[in-house]
Amino acid sequence: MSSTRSTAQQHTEHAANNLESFWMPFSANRQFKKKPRMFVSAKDMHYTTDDGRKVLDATAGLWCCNVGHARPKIVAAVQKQIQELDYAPAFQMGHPKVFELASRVATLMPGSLDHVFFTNSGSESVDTALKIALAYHNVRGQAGRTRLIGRERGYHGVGFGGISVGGIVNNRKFFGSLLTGVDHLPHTHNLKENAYTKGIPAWGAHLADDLERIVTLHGPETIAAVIVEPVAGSTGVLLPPKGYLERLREICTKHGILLIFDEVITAFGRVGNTATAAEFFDVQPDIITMAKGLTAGTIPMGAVAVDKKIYDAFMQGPENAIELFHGYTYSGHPVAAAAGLATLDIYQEEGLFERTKELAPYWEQALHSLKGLPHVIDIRNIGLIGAVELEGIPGKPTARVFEAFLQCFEKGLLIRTTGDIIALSPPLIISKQQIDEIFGTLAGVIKSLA
Ligand code: PXG
Repeated sequence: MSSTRSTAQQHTEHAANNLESFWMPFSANRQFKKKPRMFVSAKDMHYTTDDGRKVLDATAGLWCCNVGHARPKIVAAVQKQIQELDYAPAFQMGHPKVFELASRVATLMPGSLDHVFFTNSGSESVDTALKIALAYHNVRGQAGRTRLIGRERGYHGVGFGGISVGGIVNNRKFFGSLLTGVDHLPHTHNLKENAYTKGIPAWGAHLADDLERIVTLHGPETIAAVIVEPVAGSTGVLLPPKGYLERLREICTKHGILLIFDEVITAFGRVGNTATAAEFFDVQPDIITMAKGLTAGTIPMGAVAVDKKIYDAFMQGPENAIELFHGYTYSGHPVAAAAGLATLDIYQEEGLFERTKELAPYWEQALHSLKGLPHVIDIRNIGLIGAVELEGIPGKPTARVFEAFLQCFEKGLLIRTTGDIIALSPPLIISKQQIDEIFGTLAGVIKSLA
């Protein structure tokens, strides 16, 4: 054997250092690969970069790491689970933890949302919820209810169902004809009426009445479900006007339409005091979609909670018949279930949902202190969510805010940007001092922008 390295070894070394093969999701691949930004570890409120810098996480990863990073309880639960039972078939077989997790999630859901279907992501949760809504009407003899109603600027993940009901143009326009029979409500964002509102804006409940127009246009007997994010996150933090969600609920109930709240971002304490935004706003949907905070981003997992009446409608016919022809190889994966149970323990032990409520006024005040800085045209907040909207550079949308993102990263702060909006959603364990640090850094960066 010669001392020169084998071809296989050389290939492996080349592969390890080559950034080319990985096609990054929702990223400017060529720009990134010229000047990569890499995280190599994380602990509690901080990431560490490959050049050893600490970066304060003001976005909980991508809205998911609600309990902070690398929490020993979750790490231990995952390690133990993968050793004990790495995988169990999801169809026609079970394992104890998935039943326990479903029961625990059900207790956190409002009203009679007491059955839980597991998925692996928010996108899968949305597609699952839409399919359950269609099938629910079908099994009840109302197969004509096939239309789905979403909302402009809505984000419901990237499955074909999700992009069809979603309302973000770039996520739709490249991908063909999408689902048919989909309509959209108007979005609720209005700078003229609501700029710089702290919390829920007063203006805009009437925008829900557009649902009546759509119902009249198509006939209620053709409509299966309405899906909205109670607080829209991805599109730049758009809050529901006072009375808006209540109005949607009323109209759906009146016409026998299911109301789906997409709580992939809002569930698990993000808006405060309660597990869900539904409970926070005291509006009862028929279905809630979740992901992210369910396992605090540690192991991929999503879930769909459905009202008892929906589950019961499927539990008809012979007992040996499969009731819903839907599911994933990894639905309720044991390792994800273990991570989910440990995450729910942390929420409970540390009172993190209540903590959001306690910190929200401090967060609001610190965030709104950015009012008056150059380029800032709106500031919005609820719970531990914040958004700062900047005036875009004419002809160069997103450029100014991306510069802010890069500068913050250099200064040890991770923010998220969408359009010309900065979105913030820190882990719920954040301290007041760290809140001050976020807005101190951000103020400095915004002042320096061209
Ligand atoms: N619904 C909602 C409301 C979401 O916010 C999804 C569905 C899809 O989840 P998955 O797990 O399939 O990605 C989401 C995801 C951002 C950002 O920075 C937001 C999301 C994902 C990535 C980035 O705003 N939301």
